[in-house]
Amino acid sequence: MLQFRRLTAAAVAIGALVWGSGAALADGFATPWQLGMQEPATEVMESINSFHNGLLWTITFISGFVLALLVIVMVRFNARANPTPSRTTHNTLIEVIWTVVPVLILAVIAIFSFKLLFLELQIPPADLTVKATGKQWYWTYSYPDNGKFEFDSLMVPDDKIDTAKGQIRLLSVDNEMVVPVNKIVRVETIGNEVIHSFALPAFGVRIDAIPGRLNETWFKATREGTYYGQCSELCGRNHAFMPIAIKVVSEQAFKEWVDAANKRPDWKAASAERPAPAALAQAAESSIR
Ligand SMILES: [Cu+2]
Repeated sequence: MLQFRRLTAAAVAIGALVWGSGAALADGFATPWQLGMQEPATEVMESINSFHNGLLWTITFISGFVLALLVIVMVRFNARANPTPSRTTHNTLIEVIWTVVPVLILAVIAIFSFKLLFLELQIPPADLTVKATGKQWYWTYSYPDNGKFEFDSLMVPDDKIDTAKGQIRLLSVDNEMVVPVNKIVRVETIGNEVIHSFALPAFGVRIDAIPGRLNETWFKATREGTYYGQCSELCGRNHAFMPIAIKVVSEQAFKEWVDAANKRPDWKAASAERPAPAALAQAAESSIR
C-alpha cells in the first residue's frame, strides 16, 4: 500500500512538473519539456488546437472502450472460465450498431474538420499582403502594398547570436517579417529554385513555396510578439538554417517600420539587382558544426 502511495505521489509530482512547464509556455517557439502545441496566436491555430484536443479525447475514449471489451472477453470467456462456449454466430442488432455508430462518429468529426479547412483556406479580404520567397537558403519578404520594398531574412549564425537580446539559436534572423497586430495578412509564397515550405506553428500556417506557382494563405495575429517557424520542406543542405521570424507589432509601430523600410535604398532594389547575401555561406557553415 505504501509503495502504491509513493508511486502515486511521484506520478502527481511529475504531472505537476510537466503541467507547470506547459503553463509557462514561451510565446512563439518550442521549449524543452513542452507538452502539447505552441500557444496559439491566431483564431485558426486556436481552432486547430481544439480540434486536435477533441480528437485526442475521442480516440482515447474509443481505445479505452475497445480495450475494456477485450479484457472482458479474455477474463470471462477464456477456455477455463467458460468451458462450453455459446454457438451464436450472428446478432443483427449488434452488427447494425457497430456499423452505424462508427459512421456517425466519423461524420461528426468530418463536420468539424471541414469547418476548420474552410476557415484555413477561404482567405478573407486582406489588410495587407506579404510575399515570402523561399531561396536556398533564406527567405525574401516583399511588401507590394506598402511601398514595394523587399529584403532578405537570414538566420543569425551561432557565433553572432546574442542571448542577452533574446535571440534564439537556429530561429532568430537578421530581418524579421513585420506585421501589424489584429490585421488580416495575406501571405503569398513561391520558391525560387526548389520547393520550400512556409510554416509558423503559433499561427497554424504551413504552405509550400513552389517554383513557378504562387500559393497563398493568411493569418491574423491577435497578440504582439515575435513568432518563429522553420522551412518545412526538405530543400537542400541548409534546410535547417532558414528559419521564419515574424514580429507582430502595433499599427503605429508598423507604420513607423514601413516608413523606415522605404528609406532604405538596399531594400528598394529589386532582387535581381541586389547582391546575393555574402554572409550566407559563412553563416550556414558555422551553424553546421
Ligand atoms: Cu527551404
